[in-house]
Amino acid sequence: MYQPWLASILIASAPLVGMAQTPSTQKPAATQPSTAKPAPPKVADPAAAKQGAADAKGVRTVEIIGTDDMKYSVAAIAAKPGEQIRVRLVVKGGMPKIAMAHNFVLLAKAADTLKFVNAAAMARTTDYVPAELKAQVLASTTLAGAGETVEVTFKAPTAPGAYTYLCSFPGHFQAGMRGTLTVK
Ligand SMILES: [Cu+2]
Repeated sequence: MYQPWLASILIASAPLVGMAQTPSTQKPAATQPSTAKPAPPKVADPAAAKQGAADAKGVRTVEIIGTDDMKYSVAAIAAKPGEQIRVRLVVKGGMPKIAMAHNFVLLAKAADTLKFVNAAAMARTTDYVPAELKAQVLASTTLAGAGETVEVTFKAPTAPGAYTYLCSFPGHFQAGMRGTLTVK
């Protein structure tokens, strides 16, 4: 029954796992979870789903995923002046929290970003948010390790402009774990 040519086809199409599973001669295994997930039914517009819509209390939730490659899944947030925003940071990965954790820190426009992250790296006891520079922090979450979710709800600044947000875990800002909240 085993056909060498079939094996080579399967190998050649290995990246297309979904297709490789459905040759007509093979019975689809009932227990096999489908690789094709149905789209979330609630939201029609994927762009809207990404950045959310305001809830009944006027708070819009923006979900950001933080990963072991030290990047945010969302590097740009657009906000209206004074808009209520909830940033929910979902951390995925396989490393212990002591070695890999993430947070979300939104800085004031006047903040010196490099100076902030350098001070933050020393502030382990306060989740890498330096107490002496708290005045430069518009919003921040606690640290989250793999499998954890943290969130913070805040009012977007009323002054239009670009505001930096970053992960203040040592080295992560430098690795590119940052984004811009644009108020307009
Ligand atoms: Cu991080």
